[in-house]
Amino acid sequence: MIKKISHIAVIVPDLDEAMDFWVEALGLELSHVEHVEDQAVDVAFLPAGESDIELLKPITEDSGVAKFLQKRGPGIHHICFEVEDISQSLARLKARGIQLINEEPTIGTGGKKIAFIHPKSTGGVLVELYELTAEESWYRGESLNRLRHRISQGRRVYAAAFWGFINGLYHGPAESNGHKSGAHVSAHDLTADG
Ligand code: CMX
Repeated sequence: MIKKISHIAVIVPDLDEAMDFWVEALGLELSHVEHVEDQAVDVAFLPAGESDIELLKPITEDSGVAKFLQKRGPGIHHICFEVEDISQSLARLKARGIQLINEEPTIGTGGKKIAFIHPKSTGGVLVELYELTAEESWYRGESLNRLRHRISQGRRVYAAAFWGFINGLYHGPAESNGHKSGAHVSAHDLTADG
């Protein structure tokens, strides 16, 4: 059922500022950035082995992520597991009386199927499940086009979004493995002028 931990999500008020710790100081690489309209967030992906740190920045005042930031401040928001078959996983959890936020999968970053489990049923931890879909690379390119029109966080995040788009063009869905594809943008690349 569970394939791996996909990501640990951390809410930040500003993606570019967050890079000072996660990329410059800690040494993770920023692979790409997505604007996820449905979830009202901009998301930066920082691979760490088989999993990612996912930085979430709310883009509206009234989403769950925005409310969390207002109420609790920046910090860990949820843990996400990649599953083989999300519909089957949800059905199994529902049958055990677990409170689901999404009874049916919805679309998250990269066109993945995602669903959240309510923290009330998990001992206070927001848990997300996701199933990878073939449309992920295409969806990432589309997300970037939308992001280009509205992003204002700064040159490092913009550079990651740009390289994510280029990687998507060169590598396509067949070579895509989750949201990691092609060369990653290194901290050095990100700090280079231009
Ligand atoms: N961790 C633990 N508890 C949380 C929580 C979190 N991240 N977010 C909210 N809660 C708690 C609240 O404090 C509240 O507790 P009390 O009732 O004790 O006060 C309770 O859960 C209900 O929270 P709410 O904000 O009032 O409202 P909802 O029940 O409508 O929704 C939630 C809760 C968690 C589904 C929503 O706020 C949320 O965060 N959805 C997920 C959005 C998201 O992460 N999108 C990014 C997706 C990117 C990706 O694909 O990874």
